[in-house]
Amino acid sequence: PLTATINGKAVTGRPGETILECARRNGVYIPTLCELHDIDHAPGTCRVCLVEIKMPHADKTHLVASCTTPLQDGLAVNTRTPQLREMQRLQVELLLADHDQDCATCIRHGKCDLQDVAQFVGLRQNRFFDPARVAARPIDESSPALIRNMKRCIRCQRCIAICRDGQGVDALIQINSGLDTAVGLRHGLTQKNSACVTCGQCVLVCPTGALGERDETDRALEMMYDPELITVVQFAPAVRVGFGEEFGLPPGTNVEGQIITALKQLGASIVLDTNWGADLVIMEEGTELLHRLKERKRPTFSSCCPAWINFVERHYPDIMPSLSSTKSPQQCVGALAKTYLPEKMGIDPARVRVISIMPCIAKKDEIVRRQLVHDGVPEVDVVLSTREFARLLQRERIDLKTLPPSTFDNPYMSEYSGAGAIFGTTGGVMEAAIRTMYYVVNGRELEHVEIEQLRGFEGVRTATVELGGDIGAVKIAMCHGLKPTRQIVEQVRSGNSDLDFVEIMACPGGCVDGGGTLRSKKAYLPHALKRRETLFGIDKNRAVRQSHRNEQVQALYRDYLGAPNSEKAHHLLHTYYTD
Ligand code: HC0
Ligand code: SF4
Repeated sequence: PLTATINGKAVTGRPGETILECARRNGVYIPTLCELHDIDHAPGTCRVCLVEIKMPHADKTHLVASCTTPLQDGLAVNTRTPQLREMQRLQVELLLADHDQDCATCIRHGKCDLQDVAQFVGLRQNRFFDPARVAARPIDESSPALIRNMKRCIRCQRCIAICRDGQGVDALIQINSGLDTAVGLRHGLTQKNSACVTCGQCVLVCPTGALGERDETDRALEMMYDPELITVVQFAPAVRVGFGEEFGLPPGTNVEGQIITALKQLGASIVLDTNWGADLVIMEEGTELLHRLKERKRPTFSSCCPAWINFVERHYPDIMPSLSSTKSPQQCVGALAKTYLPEKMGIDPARVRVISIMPCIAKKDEIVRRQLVHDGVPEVDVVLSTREFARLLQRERIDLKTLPPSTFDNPYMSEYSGAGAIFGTTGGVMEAAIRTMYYVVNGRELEHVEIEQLRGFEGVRTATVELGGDIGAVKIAMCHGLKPTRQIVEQVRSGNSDLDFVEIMACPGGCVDGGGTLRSKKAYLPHALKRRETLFGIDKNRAVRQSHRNEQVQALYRDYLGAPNSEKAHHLLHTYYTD
């Protein structure tokens, strides 16, 4: 084995390991900005991971980038010398030369890797700062969901890598050269009209505030402050298991009850659960699917993930007829919060504003789709990503950790089954749908509701499930991440697929790791499995685990919609797609 020293301490290297990897494994900190191990990205462009090395018999030392230099036998590595620190400091100073210096207004203030590294190297002045160069760098604000601010870009190229290699969308490229190097969209397009589907994965890996969601915390607060308005707030299945970290709780902690308390403190008039909408979607989508199976139309693709819908409309418009027409849970809740709920509660629908808290930024695109805005009134008024929700609580000085939990108290649209809860992780929609379709076909419940067969974590999973009755066996697939999705879509288009139903989630892991979730420094999707486990735990502990047994959903059909896929249900809960 390879032996070397780091800061005088003997270490053993693994074959092919870089100096950076070995240092990390041995608990030695080396600052990095462009490198991101989880996505296998080490372009060596930021130059802050410099270390000093000395070969066995050499008398001179060299400075090298530790992320791209392999560890060699007998190497003496030093990460702590005054000269080294000075070089790193100079590097950070150069990175800041054309970088927006207004940290206080930055969306990533306090959570920025560049700020951390500037502190580490002890930067106290910035000799090269050139406001004219900053002014020349563009901001793309064309998208309702994602803002790309080149005044804060450090050219690490993580966003390009994740979009191309991780998601297979390949919307982003490096443009210009030298001092003008920047990230742009292919063909000189804007974020809004480019190939981008606003999955938000690039935001999760950006080390600075160059990429971020459009911040709408102000709009949400204005609504909640206004005594004339009735603010209805819903939050997504995955939000409750991906939010506690912000307040120092262990990843995956279920903070549903504290979120309800926080929303009440913020001034929300009514708190609803998107999980309830998920149960409702199963009724609509499951019924639709059974019809389509009887008509031998296949496959049907799930339609609740808005980045997936963007992907179809932009990249594969020919498969639009295969998308389920059922709206997403967020939109079903929005539509009913402005119709059914006011009727039940005796309130004026014109005063209702719907705010959703989502682990997603494509949901911001979804609410402005023209199909989902009626006479100028959107079904959902504002979407806040989980990150914005954290910002909102910070702005209002609410510390979630200290709040007592509350329970949902709305008698119409907040109860949920275990099936609704698991929507937030890959395979959850499928499992929920199978539980209900089995019941519809056979008139009795599936014996084992936890369908282990569907619970893997590979990018594409296929299975055959016996539904019995006049339907028989159905072939299903579940995909998460857009790269595997492309695979399935290509297969379907080539006619080589016998799939009946396909669930797609654009983000790897599903919503638990959506592009609107809290960003982790130095890691990509570190908490997916813990969050998923908690969702499965919520399901396990629910008295009701099937969507069709949700009594508030049953009441909606009894009192308002009639049956699933009725004319009224179609009018309120179904949509169409266009490119
Ligand atoms: Fe999801 Fe959803 S499950 S997309 O992943 O279907 O964002 O959590 O809210 O709408 O329910 C996100 C999560 C949702 C919707 C639901 C679906
Ligand atoms: Fe690519 Fe997704 Fe970022 Fe758009 S949001 S640029 S599709 S990674």
